[in-house]
Amino acid sequence: MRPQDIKVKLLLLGDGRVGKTSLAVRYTHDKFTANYKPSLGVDWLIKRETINDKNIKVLVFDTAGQEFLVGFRSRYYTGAHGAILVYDVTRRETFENLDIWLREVREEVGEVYIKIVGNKSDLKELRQVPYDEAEAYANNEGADYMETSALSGENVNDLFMSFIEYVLKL
Ligand code: G3D
Ligand code: MG
Repeated sequence: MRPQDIKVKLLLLGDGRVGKTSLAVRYTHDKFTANYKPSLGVDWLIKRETINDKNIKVLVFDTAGQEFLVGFRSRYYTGAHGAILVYDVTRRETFENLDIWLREVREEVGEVYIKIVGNKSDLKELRQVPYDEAEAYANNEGADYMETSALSGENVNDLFMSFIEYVLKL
């Protein structure tokens, strides 16, 4: 870590197979890898950005979705600036479970910038959650809403950039 680096620490949370690892890999390596090894507990992915002559080191904390890892994960939550709560727009139950993830963030992480993300926006025919419903849910919880596709890359950079901008303004 270079001393001039500004650290941006982000948590990726949500049910299994919603695309957390795919989003992290798309952002940090700009690629989509089917069959990328699933994270077992914790995985840090790092990306460096230079914005306005500032060196930014983005640390993306990719978690596995299993409930039993909750206690294990919480030790890694310290110092996080933001949480990305991901669900899969083609699987409604992953949207319903956002309540659980929001509770975990509020209890274990505390006050951080939260963004709710509907991933797999490329699978238009299979959508089970309307955009407006998800946006209303997020806004009601005081969170921003965004839809992404780790497959096509749509909105992925904008998602992470919004957290960098948030931290730079702190
Ligand atoms: P997770 O880390 O949340 O558990 P993964 O989820 O990133 O492992 O992704 C789970 C599956 O969804 C993978 O399928 C992956 O390729 C797919 N996936 C992730 N993001 C997208 C997306 O934006 N669009 C589409 N169409 N698929 C996506 P496989 O079958 O490769 O295991
Ligand atoms: Mg994963």
